[in-house]
Amino acid sequence: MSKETRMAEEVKLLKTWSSPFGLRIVWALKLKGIEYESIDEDLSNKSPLLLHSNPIYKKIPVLIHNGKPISESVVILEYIDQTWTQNPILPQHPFEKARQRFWAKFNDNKLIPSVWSVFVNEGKEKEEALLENLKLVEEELKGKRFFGGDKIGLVDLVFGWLANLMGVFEEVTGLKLIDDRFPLLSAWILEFSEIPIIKDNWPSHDKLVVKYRALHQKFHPLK
Ligand SMILES: N[C@@H](CCC(=O)N[C@@H](CS)C(=O)NCC(=O)O)C(=O)O
Repeated sequence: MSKETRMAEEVKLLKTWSSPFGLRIVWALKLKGIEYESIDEDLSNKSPLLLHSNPIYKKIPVLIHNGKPISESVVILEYIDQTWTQNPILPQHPFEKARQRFWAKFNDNKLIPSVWSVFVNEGKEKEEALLENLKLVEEELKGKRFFGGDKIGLVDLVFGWLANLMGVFEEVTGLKLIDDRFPLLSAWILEFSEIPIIKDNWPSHDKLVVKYRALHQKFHPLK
């Protein structure tokens, strides 16, 4: 894409300050060096722009590129990678690409719901299910520095919430989940968290603790 075309581009991101789905898009845009306007939504009073841009799900994040809205965070990540090809986050090979998509789906369809289930319900059975999922993630890291290989890729951005939110979750629930049972995942969290575009762009730990503590109390009023 020529420089002139890029200068005429308009990129807007609808997100919230705390959403892990929005954060993965922020990281991808920063990684690619794309300038954009960030618009924080109040999900209890969704803006006409959000309702118009994502009429089916009415969820953030939404990327609006030159007036065209794209929703669903993994779809947005792929769109970003294909539109701005510098610093690729997906591999070229179809098999490797399919694997990245597989793990992104695993994160959204299995891992996040299992963490949420422990947060909301607690109980040994739910905790075991979550630990099983974490074991699978640990396996996937064998022989690799990042989920994307030597460099961070789409799956690192998708799993990035583990580095950012898992500590908050542990602090609020009092459950220690990522410990020496998961040495590769623990090392990945440390390394991922040290990458400047990652650590310079995530929400404050203390602010997240306040938000999730209030939410936890809603689900467990007697604690
Ligand atoms: N599958 C969606 C999930 C996004 C999502 O759950 N967004 C939440 C905020 S974290 C949202 O907008 N919720 C508003 C609602 O459900 O009304 C994605 O990957 O973009």
